Amino acid sequence: MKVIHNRQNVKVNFYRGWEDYKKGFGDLDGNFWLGNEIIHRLTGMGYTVLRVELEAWDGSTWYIEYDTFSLASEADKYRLQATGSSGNVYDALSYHNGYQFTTFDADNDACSYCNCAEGHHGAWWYRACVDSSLNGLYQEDKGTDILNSMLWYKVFAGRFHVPMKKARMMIRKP
Ligand SMILES: [Ca+2]
Repeated sequence: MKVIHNRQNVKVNFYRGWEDYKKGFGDLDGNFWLGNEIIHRLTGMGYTVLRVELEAWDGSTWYIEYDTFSLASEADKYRLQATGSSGNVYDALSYHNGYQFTTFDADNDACSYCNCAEGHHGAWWYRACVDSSLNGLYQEDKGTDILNSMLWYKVFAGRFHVPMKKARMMIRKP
């Protein structure tokens, strides 16, 4: 099992550009993105099961696993494959399945009039734009300006975009 993403507090800035997301950044003992290039290579080496763990600000926790996870090469802008989900939370990656990675300085999303990384203050396989955005702004679940948060869709009934307190993404071989 290799952790590719972890967030637990506000200490590391995740609003970064293409090269940082390519190479990875942060603190391996705390908040980090391992790096799109190494994630791409690991999926090519057979680490094709993704597990996402989430914790909301009220302490609720969830998980979801994908049994066919991969990232394409940089030439294909680290396009996401994530299918075959099972878990106890809404599948908020399915909307992003098949889309390329977008950062504020590399707009590969499906929004013709915007860059979703700017609008959601993150970097993700944005479409137009989100069901999930785990590299968004780290902030508490209060107020109305939460669309730019580290969020996951529909974790609570009747709510769409919900800021997370903690999130972790891990990959392993089947
Ligand atoms: Ca765009």
